[in-house]
Amino acid sequence: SYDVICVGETMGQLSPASPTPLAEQPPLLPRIGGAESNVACGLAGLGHRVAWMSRVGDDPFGRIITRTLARYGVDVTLVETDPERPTGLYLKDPAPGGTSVYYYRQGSAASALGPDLAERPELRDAALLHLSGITPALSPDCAAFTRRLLVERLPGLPPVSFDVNHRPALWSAETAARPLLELARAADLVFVGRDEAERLWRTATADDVHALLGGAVRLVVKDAEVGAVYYGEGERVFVPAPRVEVVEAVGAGDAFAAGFLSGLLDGRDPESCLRLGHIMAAATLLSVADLAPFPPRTARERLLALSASDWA
Ligand code: KDG
Repeated sequence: SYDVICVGETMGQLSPASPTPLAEQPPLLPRIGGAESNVACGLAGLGHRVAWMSRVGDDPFGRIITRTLARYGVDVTLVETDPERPTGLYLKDPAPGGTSVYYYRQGSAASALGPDLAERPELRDAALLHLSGITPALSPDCAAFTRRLLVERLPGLPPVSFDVNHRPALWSAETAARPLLELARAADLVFVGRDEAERLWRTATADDVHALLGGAVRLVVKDAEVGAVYYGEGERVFVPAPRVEVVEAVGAGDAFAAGFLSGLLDGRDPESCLRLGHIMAAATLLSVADLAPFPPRTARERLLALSASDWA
């Protein structure tokens, strides 16, 4: 059995070894990128039993992906290899104003994740599923699959953690607003950026997002360098973000989710869960790779033990 099964597409990624714009023709490294598998790696690094469920092509990037995730300690036995469709690919183009991404993922192996996969018995053998709002944007099949896990919630499925993860390069805020709201409302735990929610749903504050989703859902609203707020049963907890010199932000949201979920699985209080989220995110913000080296246990425990005034 698993603590968490993370479900979603991971792509091959070509990105500069140092944060140099692609137009300057920097040497590129073959890496991997996928929001849900980033969460899986973070959770595995923090000592949890985690599987990644997805599909890859029968090609070099497909093999790089499964091999890399296995090396992080993620169970990849639920991964299917598609003999015909390729592994998706994306390019990361770092720039001082923020990184752009270019996707080559239409018709990818993972875009064929279909509603039938929601029947897999292994999915019922986890304490938690983690999904994101990227998957429903990939294809009608993927949208149906996400709905079965979240909205229709087939019998026996565990609680679902859902990171809204709106990707403007896949669908506009206008198109995504309604489906992502429906999925978020059906989830047990939701992660969303304050600015992301504003773009999608025109909410201004974290409290607005909480009101929009309905008070029952547990919710984390992240406000970049300001901090993150958690809404649980009758409680609201805010933890400011540590100050870091951002090198490259892609992957930080996933690292945050991994830290928070790890705290939750270990039965920590919301304040500690939010701190763990920030600690994991900070490590990723300081690295050009999506998956930064995770801070070691001793460093994490030291940061968790700080008084509130020493933390902020
Ligand atoms: O979540 C950070 C990146 O890994 C992610 O943006 C790549 O899964 C990805 C996507 O679809 O954008």
